[in-house]
Amino acid sequence: MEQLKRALITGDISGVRALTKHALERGKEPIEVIEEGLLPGMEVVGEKFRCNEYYIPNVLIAARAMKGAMDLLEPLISGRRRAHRGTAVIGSVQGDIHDIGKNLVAMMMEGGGFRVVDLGTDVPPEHFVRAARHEGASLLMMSALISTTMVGMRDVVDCLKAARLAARVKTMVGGAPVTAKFAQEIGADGYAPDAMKAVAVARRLASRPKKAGRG
Ligand code: B1M
Repeated sequence: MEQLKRALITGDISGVRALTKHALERGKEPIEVIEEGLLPGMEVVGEKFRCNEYYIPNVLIAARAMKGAMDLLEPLISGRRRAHRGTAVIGSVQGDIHDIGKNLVAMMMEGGGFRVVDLGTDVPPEHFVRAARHEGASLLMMSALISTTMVGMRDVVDCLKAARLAARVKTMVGGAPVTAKFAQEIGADGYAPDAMKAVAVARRLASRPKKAGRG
């Protein structure tokens, strides 16, 4: 896992893919590869970026290497169970093009038995709401990585209320700068700090009827 982490930090895509395959062949669970190798590596990349040791191209190269590994892991995680827990619409909020965490959440949700409709990145509030309506979603999931884009989550919650969908579609938020307190302030129904917990929260929300008087 240490080698995998180092390969990710240096953006060595073929090394990252080879080490991911090797770990799987040796019996590592896909989620362990993510949590013990890839995420700690990305953490270091973020730290180097913050300290001006890395610039955008370095971060992009690391992100590409991460995607190379995720492409291998994705079928193993999302293909494990059949969808039966309902539909979740997910996207990164308007102005935000970070998608690694969002993709991870989507992957885990599929593995957790949800049908997932991924709207991608930089998603305007009305797109979220339109998709939730058309797809018959019971969950609307927003991801944000920047403190200036996360404020847009409130617009999505408000837009859903204005469309009179808030009674049947529950909202969930997450991403590095997002907190439970913020989720509560904007009137979101749920918050999770990581992809594993996101599935647990989504299951809880999907199994509980929405409180009266929330739009
Ligand atoms: Co940017 N970036 N970036 N970036 N980037 C951060 C987020 C930053 C913290 C770096 C730093 O300064 N240390 C900083 C934000 C500062 C802030 O606002 N607080 C930052 C910045 C400033 C920027 C730009 C503005 C830089 C610039 O242009 N000057 C720019 C913004 C572009 C835009 O969005 N408009 C930018 C661009 C980029 C790249 C394109 C180069 C690239 C993104 C590539 C991609 O996503 N395809 C990138 C990257 C890779 C990062 C860092 C290094 C890594 C993010 C990541 O993928 N982490 C990041 C620093 C860091 O986080 N350490 C940084 C791994 C990922 C698995 O974690 O996304 O947090 P994360 O997801 C977690 C949880 O948050 C949670 O589950 C996941 C794990 O289990 N989660 C949810 C996520 N969504 C959830 C939803 C849920 C529940 C849980 O429910 C719905």
